[in-house]
Amino acid sequence: SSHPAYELFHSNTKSFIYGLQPRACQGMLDFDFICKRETPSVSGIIYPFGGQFVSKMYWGTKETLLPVYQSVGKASSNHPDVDVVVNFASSRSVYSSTMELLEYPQFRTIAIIAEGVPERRAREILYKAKKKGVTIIGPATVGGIKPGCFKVGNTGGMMDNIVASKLYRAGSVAYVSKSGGMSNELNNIISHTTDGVYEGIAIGGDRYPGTTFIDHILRYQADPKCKIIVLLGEVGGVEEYRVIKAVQDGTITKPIVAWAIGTCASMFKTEVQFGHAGSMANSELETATAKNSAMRAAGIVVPETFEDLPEALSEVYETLVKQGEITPKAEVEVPKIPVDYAWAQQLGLIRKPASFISTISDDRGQELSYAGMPITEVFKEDIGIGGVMSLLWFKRRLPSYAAKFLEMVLMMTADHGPAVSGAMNTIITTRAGKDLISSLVAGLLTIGTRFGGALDGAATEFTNAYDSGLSPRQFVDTMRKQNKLIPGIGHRIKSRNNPDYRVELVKEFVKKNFPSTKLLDYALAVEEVTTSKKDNLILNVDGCIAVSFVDLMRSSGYFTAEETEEYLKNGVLNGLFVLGRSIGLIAHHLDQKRLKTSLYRHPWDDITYIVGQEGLANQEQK
Ligand code: Q5B
Repeated sequence: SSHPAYELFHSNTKSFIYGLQPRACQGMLDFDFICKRETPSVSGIIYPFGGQFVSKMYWGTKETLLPVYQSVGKASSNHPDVDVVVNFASSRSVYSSTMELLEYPQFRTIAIIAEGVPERRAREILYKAKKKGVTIIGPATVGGIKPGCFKVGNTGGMMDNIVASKLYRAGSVAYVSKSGGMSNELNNIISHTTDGVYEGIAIGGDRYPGTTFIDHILRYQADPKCKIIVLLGEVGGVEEYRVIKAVQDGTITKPIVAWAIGTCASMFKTEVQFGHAGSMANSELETATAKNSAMRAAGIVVPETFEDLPEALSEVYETLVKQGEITPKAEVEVPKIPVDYAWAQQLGLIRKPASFISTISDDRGQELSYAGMPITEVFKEDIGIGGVMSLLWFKRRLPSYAAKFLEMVLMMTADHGPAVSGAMNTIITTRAGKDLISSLVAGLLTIGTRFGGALDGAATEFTNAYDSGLSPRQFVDTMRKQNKLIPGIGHRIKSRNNPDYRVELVKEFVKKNFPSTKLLDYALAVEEVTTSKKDNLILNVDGCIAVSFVDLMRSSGYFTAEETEEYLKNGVLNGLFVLGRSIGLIAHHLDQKRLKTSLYRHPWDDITYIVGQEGLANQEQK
């Protein structure tokens, strides 16, 4: 690379993100955008488990596609200019993935975000990285940030934090800390007391971080654009002493402002393990107080308390400005990045008319609810499938006799043997090798005015006739004059002498439970007229259910007249047959599957072929 070794990131740095981390990725692209980078810093995503080939991201306000690679090899050969990898692999797979990444000489810096990497594994990674000359940031870190150049993953927090700390343009102060949380605090302090952050790295709180304070401070010393170094150490470990030594032997000459966190540890009687794995003093030397004194003695600027750090930093900065070491630059205009829709909505900044309205069920809360009734209540009260239908179809708890009636309808329409239109279609479709849904749908599609779908028509015709005061005979005559069959009357097989027991069961239940049976009585009177003409013109199962349902809606007191009319118009009654018969159609599909029946072909002798004759007749007419 043409870039000096002290420069891990520059304004053209290209990286891969290892793992599916769309939010972190978007955060990096947004950072690039407000830094006015010409191109995104992320060239692609490596995700070995995915079948996805692109990931949709925003570049400013526009959408852009990032390639997703299943292998490091493919990613690497497609993007030879990538030299940074941000590794989000889980603690389980971070070792193997990092070891694999280290096999590719093009990667110079690897940031490992995973928490909980076993120390032995971390040391093996470090050993190999050192041998290959690769810089490891982490594990267990947010990473780092270099204003104007590059942001590792989620470093810097939300976009408003980044803007508030002016991280979109470079300043003169570079820092190194352990924790990502504290680096946010440093971003804030540095942006308020100086011309801003030049670079910031959080090395992570583990006992064996890939790079330590001194590694980064040596880079900052070598980088002419860095003028002040901030070191935020902490109790535990001896890494601060390596910095002290470098100051004492003249390797580091730039001003350092430092503080070791954890001075309160001495107030505890026993040794305290702070948040980080490495933050525990194993000897007096490792205490924060001892480190602060030693750093101060070596000439590093160490304030009295952490609260005094901003002032100390400000003094060092002002001195360098006076000496002409730092020339404050004019502020650039703060670039705008659009707020994400979901975030803006959460903040209550925007509102949008919804495209859909739904009033029957809600799955957003902790618990699914049907018409406001939580699913646990549905079971506690044992409302049954009839109760669930009441809630979902009618948005109300109907009385138990009504729920029972709904269940009865489903049970009795569930099946009527293999010979009926619906079952035949399902069977033939299944035997043609089709799946359950196709076979079910093939059967359902036969339901209509002739087969099983006469309920809506029956309800409408009987109700209109009854309401307009037609006698049963007048009704039958009117329908005949109009050349219309009465829906709900007639059956291919069932007749007066061969009664349909289903109809008998419905009649019995309705008579016993419903407050009124006016329409059912009317339909039975119509049946008297039609059966006197022909024995099979009975009130059939469709018709009986339909008129009974109108009785229920009209007399139960649970529906207004308008609602009743509306429901009938919208086809709720055919819905009953469709739902019930689906049970049987699925059964026929499963039956045929179980029997392993083969493709069906209808025999020729069952089809009357009159081919050509009609054509001939037409010819003769001419
Ligand atoms: N005639 C059901 O007809 C059927 C008349 C009528 C006045 C009528 C027929 C019909 C209305 C639709 C209906 C639901 C096609 C039926 C169901 C589910 C099922 C099925 C299963 C299951 C039967 C003979 C003579 C003719 C006609 C006259 C017939 N129907 N007059 N109103 N409704 N009904 N569908 O036996 O003078 O001789 O010309 O369309 O309610 O689907 O099990 O199979 O659970 O799966 O073929 O129960 O009634 O009689 O058409 O030869 O007519 O009676 O005008 O008079 P058929 P056709 P004419 S339940």
